[in-house]
Amino acid sequence: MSRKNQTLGEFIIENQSSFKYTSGELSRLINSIRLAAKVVNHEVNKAGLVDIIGAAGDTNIQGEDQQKLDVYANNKFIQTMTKRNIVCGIASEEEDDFISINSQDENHQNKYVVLIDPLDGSSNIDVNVSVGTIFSIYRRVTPVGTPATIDDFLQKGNQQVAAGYIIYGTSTMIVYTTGDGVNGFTLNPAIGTFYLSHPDMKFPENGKIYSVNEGNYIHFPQGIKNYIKYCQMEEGDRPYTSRYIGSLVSDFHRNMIKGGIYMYPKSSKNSNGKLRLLYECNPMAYIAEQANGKASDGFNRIMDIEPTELHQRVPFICGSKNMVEKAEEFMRNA
Ligand code: P6P
Repeated sequence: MSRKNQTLGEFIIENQSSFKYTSGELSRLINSIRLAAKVVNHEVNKAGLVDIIGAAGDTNIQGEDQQKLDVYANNKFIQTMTKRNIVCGIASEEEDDFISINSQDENHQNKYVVLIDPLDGSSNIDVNVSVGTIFSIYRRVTPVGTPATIDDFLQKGNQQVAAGYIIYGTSTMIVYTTGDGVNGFTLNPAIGTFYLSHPDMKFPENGKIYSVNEGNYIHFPQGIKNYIKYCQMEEGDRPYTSRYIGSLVSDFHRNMIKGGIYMYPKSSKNSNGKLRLLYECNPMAYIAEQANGKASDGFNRIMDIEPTELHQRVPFICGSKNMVEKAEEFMRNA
C-alpha cells in the first residue's frame, strides 16, 4: 500500500515485508542507491558551472582533480554500494569487467549483484539536457561464500529482483520496482529527502508519442521504416508526435507518464542496436512490464533474452503495450 508524500525511507520499510526475500539486504541496497543518487545529483546540477569548477581532467577551484561526470557517478555508486557491505559484485558500463566485492567482515556472504549504467546520456550534460542512472539487481546464482563469477551477471532479465532509474531533470526522481508495481520519488533538494510523488505508475495502453532517432531512418529494417510511416500517417488518432531527447531515461519517463513508444532498432550501422541488454534494456523492460507496458527487440520479449556477454547490445522497443505490439506486427510482416 503506498501513500503520497511518504518518504522513500518510510516506503522501503513499509514495503519490505511484501518483498519475498525479506532479509533487509535489498532495503539497505536501495538505501545505498538513494544516497549515491543525492551525491551524483549535486555534482550533475553544478556541471553547468564548469568554467568555475573546471572541466574533466582539470583541477577545480578546490584544487581537486575534476572527473568526467560519468566516471564520477560510476565511482560514487560503486563506493557507496561497496561500503554498505551488501553486494558480492558490481558490473558497470564504465568498467570493462565486473568487480567482485570482498565483504569486510565475511567472505562473499552478500547475496546480490548490481548492474549499472551510472550516467546514461552524459553527453547531454554540456547542453543542459536531463540524464539518468539505470540499475538492475539480481540475487547471485553461485554459492554464497565464493567470489562472484560472470554467471551471476549473465542472468535473463526475468530473474531481476529489482530495477530502477534516477532521472536528473527539472527535478530529480528515483523510479523503481521490486516486482510489486512501479513507484516514483521526487527529491526535495532543500532537505535532501525523496518523497513518494508518483505512486503505482502505469504506462497508458495507447499513446501518441514515438521516440526514435530518425536521422538513422535509411539504415533501419523495413519493418521499423513501415511503422514510422504508420505513425506519421493522417488516419484515426494519427499522426503521432515525434519526441526524441537523446536520453533513454528521459524519453522512457515521459512516455510512461503520457503514453508512447521508444525505439532504438538495429541498423546497417549498429547490427545489434546501441543499447546494452544487461544494464539499460533489462532494467527498463522490468519497469515497463511492471507498469503494464512492454519491451521487446522487435520479435522477442527483452527479459527472455539469454545474455552471452556483459556489454552486449540488443535492439530495443519499449513503451505503451498496444504501440509496441503494433511495431512488432510491422516487424513480423515486413
Ligand atoms: P543516438 C545515450 O547515449 C543513449 O545510450 C540513450 O540514453 C539514448 O536514448 C541514445 O543513446 C541516443 O543515441 O544514437 O540517438 O544519439
